[in-house]
Amino acid sequence: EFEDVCEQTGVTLSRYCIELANRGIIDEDLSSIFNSIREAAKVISKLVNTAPLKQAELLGLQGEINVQGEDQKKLDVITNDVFKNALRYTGKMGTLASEEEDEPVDGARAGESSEVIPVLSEEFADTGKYICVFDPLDGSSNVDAGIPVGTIFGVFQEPDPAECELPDDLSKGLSEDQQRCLAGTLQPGKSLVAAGYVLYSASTELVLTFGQGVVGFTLDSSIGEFVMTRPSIKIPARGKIYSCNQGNINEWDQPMRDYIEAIRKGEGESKKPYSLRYIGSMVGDIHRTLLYGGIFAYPADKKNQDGKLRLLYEGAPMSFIMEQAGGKAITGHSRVLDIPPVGVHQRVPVILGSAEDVDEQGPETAPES
Ligand code: AHM
Ligand code: MG
Repeated sequence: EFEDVCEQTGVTLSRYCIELANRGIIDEDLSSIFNSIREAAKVISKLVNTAPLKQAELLGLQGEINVQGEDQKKLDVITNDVFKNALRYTGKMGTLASEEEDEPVDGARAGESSEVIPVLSEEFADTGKYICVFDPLDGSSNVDAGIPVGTIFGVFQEPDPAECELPDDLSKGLSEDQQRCLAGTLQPGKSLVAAGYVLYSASTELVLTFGQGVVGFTLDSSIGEFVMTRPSIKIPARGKIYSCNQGNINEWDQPMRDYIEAIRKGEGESKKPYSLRYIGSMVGDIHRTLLYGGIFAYPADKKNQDGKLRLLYEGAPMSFIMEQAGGKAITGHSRVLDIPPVGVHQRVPVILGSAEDVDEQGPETAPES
């Protein structure tokens, strides 16, 4: 049955997940979470694609400031709801944490309010054993100009409540359920069981890992399916492109400045001059780095000691993907995946990409076995 379909379509993401579930690599719950992510990605792709046609309705300021203190665009709000609701209907989510929400929300009731809801509904009680962290529309400041944007997500398993206690300063003022949601969410990247991103660009690309390598799919809009286009993504060991906001160079520490100056001039280890490519949309910049090799960095700077990007739903999922593709991901001092988060919206400096390039930039950071 599958073979007949695949002859016409190629291997779809649905079939891929069914096969992984059949082989016991993922369980049914994770498979159904990916069904929802897939459907949400299709809807968000359509929304991003048609946004200029609906300018008055979708683009521009919604008049709300999000939890990060930025103006929240309408599309941010809509895509957050799309992603959150798609996951909620699986009934498999314990907790959801998003760039657009100030606190992690109970997965069973997440669609009903942006507040943490203290009571689990009977219908969904005890079914959720996964936690999803996500940025529904990263780089959304690019959207008005039709420049690529993306969705980033990571999935953790819900920990045994007995094993995760919040420190007093974090649990202050939170109800028991809020504490449970937060404690479950604050896991280091090395505990991720799955991560991925969706790039909305000339084509819509979905790249994911279940911790067994990295696989890429492309949306075939004629059949409404993501079709496998890259069965095993491996980042080249060294590249010749660097990607960072070089406008901040005077704010970086000296080793970072020296490194970028050296590779730019062809005075780095490879003795070849590197090209600069920077979209300013993390998903696009990471996707290119993954496929062509090289280095992507949003380092710490004088103003932002922890860089700009968020650990839980940007740094950690992308670092997991990078390592799974044979690359590396560091903060400049340590491995990104080892950092235990102390806040949902915590920032982290990131330097990630080809193993030799990352090693040249920073200290050797072998993944813990
Ligand atoms: P956002 O989550 O507010 O969209 O910001 C994240 C984006 C990333 O996609 C990108 O890597 C970075 O911000 C670019 O920042 P800058 O404009 O400072 O170079
Ligand atoms: Mg973001």
